[in-house]
Amino acid sequence: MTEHSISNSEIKDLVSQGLEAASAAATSAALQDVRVAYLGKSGRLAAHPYFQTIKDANPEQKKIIGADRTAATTALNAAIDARKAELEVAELNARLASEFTDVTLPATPALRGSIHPITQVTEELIAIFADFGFSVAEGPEIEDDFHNFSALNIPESHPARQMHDTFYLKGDGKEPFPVLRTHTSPVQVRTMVSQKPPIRIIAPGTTYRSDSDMTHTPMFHQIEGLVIEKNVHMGHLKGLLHDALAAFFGLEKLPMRFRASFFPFTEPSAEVDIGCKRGKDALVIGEGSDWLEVAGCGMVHPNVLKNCGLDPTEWQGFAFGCGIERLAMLKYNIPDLRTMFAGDVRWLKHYGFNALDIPSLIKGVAA
Ligand code: 2U9
Repeated sequence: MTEHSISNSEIKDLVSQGLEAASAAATSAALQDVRVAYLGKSGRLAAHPYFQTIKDANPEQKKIIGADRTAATTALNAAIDARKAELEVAELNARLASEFTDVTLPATPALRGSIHPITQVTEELIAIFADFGFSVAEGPEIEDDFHNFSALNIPESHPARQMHDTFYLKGDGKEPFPVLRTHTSPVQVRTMVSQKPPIRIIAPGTTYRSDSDMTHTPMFHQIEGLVIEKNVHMGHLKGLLHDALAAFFGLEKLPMRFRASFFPFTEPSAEVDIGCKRGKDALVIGEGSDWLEVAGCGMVHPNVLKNCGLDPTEWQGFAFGCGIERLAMLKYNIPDLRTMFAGDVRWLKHYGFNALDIPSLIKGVAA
């Protein structure tokens, strides 16, 4: 196709002016103004009287006016697009230059990232329990039915097994299917199966349940603890949880109560409440006459000991578990659970912790 050369001199001038304006545009925004001014619905091209004459023109003239319009539009569009590409490269280069970070420089507050409250609280609890002689145990996030459920005395019919709570994976296509662990308890099962007691571990980690609303996220974090010895009892458990929670909240003494409960893996079982005062806009922990649930616990069920290869007439133990998000929200006044995983750096700036300020009992974890 041969290129049509514009027959009307006014349109030729208009196009030249447009080409000049495009190459003079110094920013994408200015270029967009040029595009609208020349090619917009009521821009200079559309509004030019020459193109208005098309209505009354004969077929031969119509063809020429139409071809002029196409040629003018094509020329202007091509010039504007080319300039746009140039400006985008220039603008990207300017941004890269202005946002350049020299990663070889020593960390300064402006360059340092911040620690997520979940990580902070996990580290605080590890420091507290380390002081009580606990070590950290870890395990896989993809678990099998034995470690996540049956070893823990969770029967086939238990509601926690239902599809709506558990994320099942395909695995090799045969039942029982692997799962995303619904709690960190399989870590304790693995420890009991592979290590000789006495055992004193905590298992912090990511857990998954198919649940999503104001107070639940499908991924969340737990910390669980397990002690297996010959002569441990609920009194030890209560004393340990009191001292650990008091240290966590930075209090000498903390009103705390056990409320009878049920879990398939512990017998007897209890829920742990701490004393608090619910004010109009603030919650004060350690004072007042209200109670707040923070953990669950109990003596390890004899069936669980057996399932893990331990003789329940020789060994006994206690276990506890709590949600890390909940503890973080209570300690650091974070009102909305779902903001924890929104990935908003402004939120992290507000609630995050200094990366170099590692929790320790010497400095205090209750800052
Ligand atoms: C083994 C034996 C026993 C761990 C326990 C709880 C009670 C408990 C919940 C608190 C809040 C989980 O995040 S949460 O919803 N946990 O109430 N967990 S006893 O018991 C075990 C674990 C492993 C082998």
